[in-house]
Amino acid sequence: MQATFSKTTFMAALTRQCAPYQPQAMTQHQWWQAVSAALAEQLLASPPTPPSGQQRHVNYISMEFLIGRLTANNLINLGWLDDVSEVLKKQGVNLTDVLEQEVDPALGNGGLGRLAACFLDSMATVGQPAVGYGLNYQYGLFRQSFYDGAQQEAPDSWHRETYPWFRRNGSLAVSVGFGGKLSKDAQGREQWQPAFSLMGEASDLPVVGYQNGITQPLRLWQAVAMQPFDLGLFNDGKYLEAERQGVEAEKLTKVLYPNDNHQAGKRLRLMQQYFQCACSVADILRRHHVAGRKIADLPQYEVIQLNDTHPTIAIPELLRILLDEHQLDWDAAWSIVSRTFAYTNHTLMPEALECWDERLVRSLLPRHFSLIKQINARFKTLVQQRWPDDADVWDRVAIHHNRQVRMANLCVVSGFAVNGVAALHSELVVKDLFPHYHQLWPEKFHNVTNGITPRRWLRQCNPALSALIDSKLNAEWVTDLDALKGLEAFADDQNFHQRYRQIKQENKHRLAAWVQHTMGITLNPAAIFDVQIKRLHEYKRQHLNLLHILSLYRQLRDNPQLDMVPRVFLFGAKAAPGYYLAKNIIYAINKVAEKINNDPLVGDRLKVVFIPDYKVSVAELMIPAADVSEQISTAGKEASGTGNMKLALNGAITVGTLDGANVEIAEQVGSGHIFIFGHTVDEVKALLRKGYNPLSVRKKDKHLNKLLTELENGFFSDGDKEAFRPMLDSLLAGGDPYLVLADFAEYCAAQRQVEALYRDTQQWTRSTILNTARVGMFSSDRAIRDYQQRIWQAKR
Ligand code: 26Q
Repeated sequence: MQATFSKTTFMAALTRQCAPYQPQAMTQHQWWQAVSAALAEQLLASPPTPPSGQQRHVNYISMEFLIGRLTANNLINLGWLDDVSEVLKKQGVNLTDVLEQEVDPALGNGGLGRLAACFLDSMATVGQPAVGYGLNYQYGLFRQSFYDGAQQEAPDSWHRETYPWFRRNGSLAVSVGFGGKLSKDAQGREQWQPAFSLMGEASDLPVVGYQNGITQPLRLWQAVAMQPFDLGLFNDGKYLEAERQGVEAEKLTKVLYPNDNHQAGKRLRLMQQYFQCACSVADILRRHHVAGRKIADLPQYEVIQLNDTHPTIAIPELLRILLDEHQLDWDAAWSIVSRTFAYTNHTLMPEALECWDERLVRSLLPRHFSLIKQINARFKTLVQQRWPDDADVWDRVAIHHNRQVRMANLCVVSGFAVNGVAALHSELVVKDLFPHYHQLWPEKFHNVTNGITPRRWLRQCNPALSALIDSKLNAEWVTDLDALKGLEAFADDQNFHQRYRQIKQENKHRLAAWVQHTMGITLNPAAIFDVQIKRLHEYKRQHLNLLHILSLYRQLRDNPQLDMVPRVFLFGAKAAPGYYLAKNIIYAINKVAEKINNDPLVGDRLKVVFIPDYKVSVAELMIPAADVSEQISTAGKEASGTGNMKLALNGAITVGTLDGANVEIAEQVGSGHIFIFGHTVDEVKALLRKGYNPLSVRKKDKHLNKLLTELENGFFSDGDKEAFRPMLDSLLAGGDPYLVLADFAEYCAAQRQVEALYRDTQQWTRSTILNTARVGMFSSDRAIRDYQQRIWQAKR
């Protein structure tokens, strides 16, 4: 089944790609470009996947696909890594160095975008026919650097114009209208005349299944100006109108919005969302039509999975096409729509739930706004029957209310399935977010716990550990991660312990060498590598980690002879550019790092390193080197987390709260092999209800008080007492909404247990092995099979 590697054809393609250069004078980057283009060419030439039998086809629509570097990944999935490496070696070229040349396509912010990428890999691998639909941003997530400890942002040009894996397909172009007005036709049906139109052009990236011959597309849309080739359109003023309204087409897909778990409410963002949905829905209907199928049968063949509410506008878009272009009546159109869409929720936080101002929706998409009002009115009849004259219920479940359009509500009312992304989160989705919807339609609600692809997050990023596992297990763990259970048999095997430890040590050396090279900081590989890598957000509590670091530093100064296991604290995180508090937390960590790293009293017992520009390729370096995984969000706030899974799989021990998927990780690895601390969801709720005062925590805890005072009095900021004001205000006068101080003491206690376990090399190694062995269920292959069984293929 696997596409076979032909050395001759590859060599021929490579020679063609190298033709513009003199091989001896080629830079590493030119080699990367040539090798990737040659591979892409060969992939195109291999026969397409035969269409599958009974399965519904999945259309995964997401505003973000954080795919990371593709060349190495595709080589592994194609099974060509060794062959290509050999061919290049003969030319005196080192493949590993060449692969390092690829700029990460950073077309996503964090967890949600990376999840979409893992799911594409798994759908291709398990044979779920699918297309990923997204936007082809010219600039991905900003590049981060630090100036005197403060985050600086720069545009991330990833050179999409010359990215070798793209295949542009001009025949798929779609025209998308915006603005304009409504009128009535002779039959009294509403008609939309957009003010102007833009063109969507498709570029496909290949998603390669793991050694199974399957390749399916990630289709990314790029906005270009409507060429005034069509004189009719030109004369209608549609082309000129766009210019007049200041919408240069290129602006639309210029840049990814850098927000994470926060809605900005910007007009351009809504335009991006609609543009992406209109192109994708048109493409789905085109494929359906080309296959010779009836429009009424759409839900039998196609499912549209919405990655959070960002692509919600696809719902009224499909309805509009069915009503206005196919001339179906409402009931027929609604029946199709309401059996086609499924929605994944990724957050409970109110500030992240998308609500759009009705004026914005009406002016940009008048027809869609009208349809949303009709959906709302019909739904109101149902609510009125179930809860007669209950204004409070309507207040919560209405789609259009108080001059706002609530996208999550539109998804729940219009879709056939809603799922959360971890067991705890899905329970809270039902209990706290959508209780009334759940009463109306209990069967709509599901849990599908997130997962990660073992190809990238073990096979690719940790080749040494992969080889060790290969040597011990007969099973194909790469496509059957539960097979890692077989490693439990080696949990007390001394030879295995030694190899496993040695590999972790090599990975720590590799990271240390990179940090030395890129930042000029020397790390002690004998230290515990304590890692927190994720977006910067108050709820993720990087500042709780900081307080623990301050505590260790204080203890060292109080007792310079202190017998402590050396630790290296590693952070990787970007803050949204407009999120000042998050940027202040980065600044605080960097200033504390500067002080500690330069204090001779500390030596190499303590190091704090904030790695700039954290991204997928940096994650691939950090995760295999981690001893400790920080998963310390306020309980109830982190929907799932996926970094927690990657780190546990690579043998890091988790320090975490009972939040998101940590709950299930704890169940899997067992209580001796994870350190759980802090308020539970119910305890958080109870504390906030009772009235929580961080100042009284400070008063009672003398040690904590000292740490806060040093932050306040300028000790870490060259005497500047205002330096950390935003962070301190939020923790103290601001009421500490994320309970950082409330969890501080237990967090430190958990960290002492970590240290005690680390001192016992035998037990520590055993625990790390058991982490790897027991987290097989967090494979995204399992997650995809759950989606198939519970949502996509369920009998209905
Ligand atoms: C919304 C409107 C306007 C602009 C930006 C946004 C926006 C963009 C990205 C809102 C949210 C996001 C990203 C959210 C996210 O990454 N959520 C994470 O999803 C993961 C996958 O399910 C979970 O594991 C994490 O717990 C969750 O935080």
